[in-house]
Amino acid sequence: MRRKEKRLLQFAGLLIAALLFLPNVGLWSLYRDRVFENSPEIVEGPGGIPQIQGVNVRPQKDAQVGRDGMRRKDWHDYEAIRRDAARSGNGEQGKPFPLTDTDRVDQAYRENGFNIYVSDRISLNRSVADIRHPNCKQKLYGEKLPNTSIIIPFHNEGWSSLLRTVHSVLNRSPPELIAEVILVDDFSDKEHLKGSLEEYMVRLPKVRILRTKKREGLIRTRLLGAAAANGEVITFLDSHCEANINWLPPLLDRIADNRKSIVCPMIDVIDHDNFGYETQAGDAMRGAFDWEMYYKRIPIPSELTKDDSSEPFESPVMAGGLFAVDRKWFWELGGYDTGLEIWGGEQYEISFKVWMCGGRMEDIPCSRVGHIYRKYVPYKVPGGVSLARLRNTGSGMCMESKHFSSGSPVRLETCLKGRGEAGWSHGQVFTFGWREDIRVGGPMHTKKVCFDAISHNSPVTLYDCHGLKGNQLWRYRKDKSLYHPISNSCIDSNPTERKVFMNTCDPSVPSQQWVFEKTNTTILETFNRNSN
Ligand code: LR7
Ligand code: MN
Repeated sequence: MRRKEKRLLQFAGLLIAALLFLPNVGLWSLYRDRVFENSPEIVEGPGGIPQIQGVNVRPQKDAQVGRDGMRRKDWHDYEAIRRDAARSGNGEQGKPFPLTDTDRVDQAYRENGFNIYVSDRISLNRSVADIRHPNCKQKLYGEKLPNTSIIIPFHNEGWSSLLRTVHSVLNRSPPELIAEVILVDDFSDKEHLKGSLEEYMVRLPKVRILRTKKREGLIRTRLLGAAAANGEVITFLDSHCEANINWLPPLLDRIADNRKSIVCPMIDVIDHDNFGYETQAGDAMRGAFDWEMYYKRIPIPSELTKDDSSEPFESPVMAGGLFAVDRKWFWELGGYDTGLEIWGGEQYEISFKVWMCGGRMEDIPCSRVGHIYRKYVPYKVPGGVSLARLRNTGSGMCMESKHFSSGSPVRLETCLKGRGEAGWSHGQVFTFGWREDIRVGGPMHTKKVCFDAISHNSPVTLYDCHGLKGNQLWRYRKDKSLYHPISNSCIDSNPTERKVFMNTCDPSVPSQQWVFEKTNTTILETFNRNSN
């Protein structure tokens, strides 16, 4: 009797343990199934190697001790790889979604700059193809790696694109390496990013939501996330990304090796029309910039290419959005300059600092993350230096640069209403560039043509912006004149002939007075800080 009872107890104990812990049986599987939709069966392939749909799934290898005494292990999650390989449906395996004409309408792109209709019809847990260098499958990384906070800033991001970013991170990272996921809302006004997002994230206990109190721009938004982070490492991602297989350990391993490392994954392209997932043209290249400070990628110089192109390589500047850094080192570097507005430039600041402070910046070929490159920027940029229209006080007419081409004169034309499409196509939108030139276009879409004048009585023409001041340096003065320091003269106008030309400054003449419509005057004042 007593033995029987003992057996029964043992059996009950085992059953409970199984319910609780065994994958695909117990409570754990219930939890996983909620997050990770399906769970297919393993079959035995040729040579007894377990396979799923023709893909080998090796058992996890044991940790090995390297020559340096470091214990390294295989961090692949073969269970997750197996589940991913078995998925089929819209966009699965990173395949393009078959677009119909109704999906292609402008409305689908308007809010996000990419096709949200397509995004909405692809699973939040979709699989992506493993396009890593084949050597990546064999690599081992430190058995003990630092954990990380994942920081994702967002401003009016689409629901499915934001959630897919979070799901892909949770699905494809070892749970013990994710301290938390911090979503930082940069003052979005979209309804779905408020209560619904909070409700949704209740089921993902690692996810926290922070919100800025006013629109800060991505740089200060990231800083807010970084200041709240607890992980040993902080990893920044854009709000429309998909992490690929085993993306995280290769990044953390380099930081474990040298804490003064900033490491970037290879950035893959998620097509903004059909969401197909593929490498960037040319794939492995290094970051650089031109004299306009435009970010570019250039081939890795031959003296730096390694025999094994799956190995990390150094990069002068990063793309900006996707990288991991030791949290304390990030603050030792001073974080980001908090004066950086909305978007852009921060990647240079952090890149220069890491190199100047004895750190290193690397791209890691075995870590891949997809990013949706937008068709256009959908969000508003508040303030800025957009001048919109330049209206003449005397005639009430506006500056116009209709053909935007280098060499053509600036003319006086009837002011168009608003600063939308019409203003654009007629060239009645101008920007005071940071090089103190006046450019055609709004600050996010400036054309590379600038106001140029060669003498104190020449016409004002458009010329390729050179950023060297000289004939393209302008000041806006309190008396509403547009002053040209090099010729010591001002922009004048003749409404009958519709001409815009240089003349001796006489601010009392209305034909020399210009009003910047829809522009914040304090911005103009800051712009001219050193001039008047
Ligand atoms: O006001 C804003 N507030 C925000 O929080 C504007 C944007 N954002 C968020 C936004 O939701 C997104 O998560 O900031 C992130 C970046 O904005 P995007 O996605 O509109 O810009 P992008 O993809 O063109 O951004 C690239 O360049 C930026 C400016 O320097 C940043 O560095 C981005 O992080 C960077 N993205 C990448 O590096 C991913 C690869 C593409 C490239 C290059
Ligand atoms: Mn982006």
